[in-house]
Amino acid sequence: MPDVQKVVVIGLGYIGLPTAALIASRGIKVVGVDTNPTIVKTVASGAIHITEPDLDGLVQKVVSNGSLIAASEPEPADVFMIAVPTPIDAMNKPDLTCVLAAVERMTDLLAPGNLVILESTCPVGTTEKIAQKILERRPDLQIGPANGAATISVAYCPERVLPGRILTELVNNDRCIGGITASCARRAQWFYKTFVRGACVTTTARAAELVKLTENAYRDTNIAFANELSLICDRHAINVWEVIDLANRHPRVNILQPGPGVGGHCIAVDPWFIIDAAPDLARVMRTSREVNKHKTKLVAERSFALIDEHPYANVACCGLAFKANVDDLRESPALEIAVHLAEKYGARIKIVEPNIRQLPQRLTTLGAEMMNVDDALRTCEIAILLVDHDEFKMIPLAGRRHLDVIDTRGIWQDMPVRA
Ligand code: SAJ
Repeated sequence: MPDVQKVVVIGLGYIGLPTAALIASRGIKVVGVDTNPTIVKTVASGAIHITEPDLDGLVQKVVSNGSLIAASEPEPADVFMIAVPTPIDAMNKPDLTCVLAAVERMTDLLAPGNLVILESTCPVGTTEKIAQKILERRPDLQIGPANGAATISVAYCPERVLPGRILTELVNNDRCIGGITASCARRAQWFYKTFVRGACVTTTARAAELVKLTENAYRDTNIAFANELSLICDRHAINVWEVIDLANRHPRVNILQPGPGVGGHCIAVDPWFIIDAAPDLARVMRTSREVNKHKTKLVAERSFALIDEHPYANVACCGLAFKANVDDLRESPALEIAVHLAEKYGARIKIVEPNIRQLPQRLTTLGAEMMNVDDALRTCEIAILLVDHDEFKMIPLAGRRHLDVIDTRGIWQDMPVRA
């Protein structure tokens, strides 16, 4: 197969930027494209706009040696990768606007021999749809295998990296690569092998799309099981974390951890892509979404009850991010609970979030104030622990003994458990 000299990555977010930097570090010229001028400017200066271990050094290196450049428009290349957001709308329906816009922007640039890869999480059938869109606009091209020279390849290869471990997992995780045809899959497999150490396994584009959705829906369901169990344990006055720990000692049981609900832009969103396409069949997945959503509401209600018992107390709201040790607030149950608390108690709510510099406008408007851990421990009588950040795990019992606590993550189990 021909050598890849140049790759265009459309979307410089949590996946696109690390992927672009990693490929560039393998000596391939990469053009990272984003519609947001601030992101383009930041990356062009060698800096990053997200928090991710080791990414800053890598981006700085590949930008300064010229292998990664940031741009607002794509340009001709050998490989085009699409890594743009695919959110759901208010009715929980997939919104493919960004994917379709990305395809639109690159289709005129395509040349025979090119490889187009979709990495964004998508409903089943999306890769076929974009392949069709490309061919409608470019009748001079065909999708391989074909004997003619004007052949391109189109494949789906979902990202499966965990925020906080992105660079390690990009290299080491196995990849599932689905082609529109078997030759498209082989072409994409060959490309991924240039920077992935894990196994690169090929299949159809439709199967690969469902594999991605299945991984996240499975995790959502497992967490829903843990969240449901936490409510059952509360009713029996049993410590849910102890129950899970003991049950997981069975060699074939692996229950995840309960919390204040499920956040992030993947696990809380992707199951809807399956449910939307098969609403009559996806009963467990829908219920899991509902259970996890409901847990957030319950934590807010329990917090109200505790705060109402102490009418003059200040409340430390510990954590806003969607999970431990990240700065990402997308779909965060902690943020949702903090907003409910601030709506009800205004300036009594002190937000402690070591991973961000500025409170979201919504919270400041409601009167909530940002505080560091030490000040919060000094001035608050109640703590609502929403995220298991390392900074909170490190607070010794002596530093929080005076607090009335709701610990949704089970990290302060040496205190009485409320949720
Ligand atoms: N959570 C729990 N209990 C747990 C584990 C997680 O309540 O035991 C919560 C977290 O607090 C968070 C949410 O679930 O709110 C999601 O966090 P996560 O760490 O499970 O997953 P993400 O969203 O950071 O990344 C997931 C990963 N998917 C799987 O593990 C199957 C990652 O590999 C995917 O690449 C990513 O989604 C994605 O982009 O799709």
